[in-house]
Amino acid sequence: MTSQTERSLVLVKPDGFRRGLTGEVLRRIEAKGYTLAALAVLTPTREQLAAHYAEHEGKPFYEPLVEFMSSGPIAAVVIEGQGCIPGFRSLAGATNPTDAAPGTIRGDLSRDWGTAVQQNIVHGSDSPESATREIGIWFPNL
Ligand code: IDP
Ligand code: MG
Repeated sequence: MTSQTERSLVLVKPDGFRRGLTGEVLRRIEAKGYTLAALAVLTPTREQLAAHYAEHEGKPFYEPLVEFMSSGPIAAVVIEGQGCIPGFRSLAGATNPTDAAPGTIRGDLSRDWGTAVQQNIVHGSDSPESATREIGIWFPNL
């Protein structure tokens, strides 16, 4: 990896995968101009989720979040391109899909389903440090 290439960890969460939206998410990533560096379909273990969501441990939504994230297969994706960490966060939109702007993944494709956790289709790394840490959890051999 050169200093010009930035990588981010994207997850298509179980709601997005179940609804057949993986292709739509990948389409938006590629249409934006980012490239795919790694792609896997897997059902997350609690150990992977505890590592991935360590910053949220103890919050009211933590247990429902881990339960939801382990409820079925996800697509784990490493994307690449200058600025792709903030760039994908822009594509994803606000955390709460009710608030997420139209044109974003969450704004266009999700809503409040009345569940304890926001089922908001995607995860995207929020900083270079998070991206490095998260890529290591989902792609230890990358
Ligand atoms: P992000 O995914 O936009 O970075 P985070 O604050 O890192 O949002 O939260 C991680 C995930 O936990 C969210 O994507 C969402 O699924 C869930 N979540 C966050 N805050 C809440 C909340 O207040 N209620 C329910 N679920 C939440
Ligand atoms: Mg986050």
